[in-house]
Amino acid sequence: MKFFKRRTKPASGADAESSSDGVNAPSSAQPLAPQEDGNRDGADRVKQEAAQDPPVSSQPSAGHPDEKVGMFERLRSGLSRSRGQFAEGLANVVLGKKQLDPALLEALEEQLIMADLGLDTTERVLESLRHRLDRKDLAAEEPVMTALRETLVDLLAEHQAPLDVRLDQPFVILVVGVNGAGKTTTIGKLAHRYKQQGLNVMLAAGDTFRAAAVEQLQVWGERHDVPVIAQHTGADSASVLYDAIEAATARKVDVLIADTAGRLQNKTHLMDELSKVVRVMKKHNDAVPHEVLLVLDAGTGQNAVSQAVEFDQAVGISGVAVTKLDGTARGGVLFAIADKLRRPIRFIGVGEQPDDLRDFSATEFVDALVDFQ
Ligand SMILES: Nc1nc2c(ncn2[C@@H]2O[C@H](COP(=O)(O)OP(=O)(O)OP(=O)(O)O)[C@@H](O)[C@H]2O)c(=O)[nH]1
Ligand SMILES: [Mg+2]
Repeated sequence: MKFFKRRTKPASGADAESSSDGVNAPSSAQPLAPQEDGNRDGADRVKQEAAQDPPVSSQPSAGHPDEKVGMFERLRSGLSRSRGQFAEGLANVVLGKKQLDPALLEALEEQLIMADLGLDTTERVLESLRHRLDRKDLAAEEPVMTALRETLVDLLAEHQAPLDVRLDQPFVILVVGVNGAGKTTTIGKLAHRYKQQGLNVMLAAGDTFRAAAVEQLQVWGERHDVPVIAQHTGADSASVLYDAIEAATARKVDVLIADTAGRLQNKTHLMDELSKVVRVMKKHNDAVPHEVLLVLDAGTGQNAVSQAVEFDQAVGISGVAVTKLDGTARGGVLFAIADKLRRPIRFIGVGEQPDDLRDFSATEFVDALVDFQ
């Protein structure tokens, strides 16, 4: 049996920007035209993004027999850094072992913690693994590695639930998270996905705080031919989103995706502001937002877990997108997020191209990460 033999070249975009610019003070009201001066960073980013207009998907068309293999290979390649940390470390201690002796348990514990599962989730995995192996009779003895794979898949499978945007119209997705987590990029990718599915999509520029955030969303809107409801930087985010829901309802939009300003989870006043945004949206209609999608950057490791907990307390998270799994060796944090937050993981981001947002699948993720064959 072979484990961990194949290697792929490192994923592109490995040194993805992880902007840590805090929430800037709002500038005074300005027209929506791209700004010529001030806020160079943001404006440059918009230009850079426009210049890097990603090509249309090069994947085989839907239904092609090679499609599944091709998509899986892309996922594997996106996760190559995390796999380096996770699989190779595990292989060294577990490969070929058929019994969980105390020395193996200790080595395994160390590897799982190093792979960013965190202490609690590591303990949970080891506990389930012990149970699983105890249940096996000796004749059906299976290698520890196979049992570990099943344990990891089980842990994630509980939290695999794709987002069904056809449940209501307009289906409203509110996207939240800390600064630079990948919210706006994820929105762009979602716009692309739903457009491709033939849905009528609209975006709402609820990040009225960071300079150039509105323009960044507009670039995505133009790229995918999707209307963007926006006001000027410094406008009230809640009222932009309220207006957007009205517009989406009037225009019979299928999916409305709302951006929000990045905010640190420990800044109480910013979290309160987010709660207010949700309250105002609900004044339109109690069903909205149908989804509060928390975007977490996998590269932030265990901090992503505390972000998840705080955002959940403030606005009630209904789903998670874990981004930048291609640029980090800390992909194991996804297990901790799933285990601690106990909310569906909807999507994973494995690159900056529109097609690099995937529905989360527990089996695919574990297989791509750990390379069990
Ligand atoms: N490699 C990689 N980069 C990503 C991914 N998702 C987002 N990015 C990059 O991360 C950076 C920040 O993304 P944004 O979408 O602007 O993040 P944000 O959360 O909207 O940021 P703020 O609005 O400033 O809070 C950009 O350079 C994106 O291209 C991903 O899955 N993989
Ligand atoms: Mg943004």
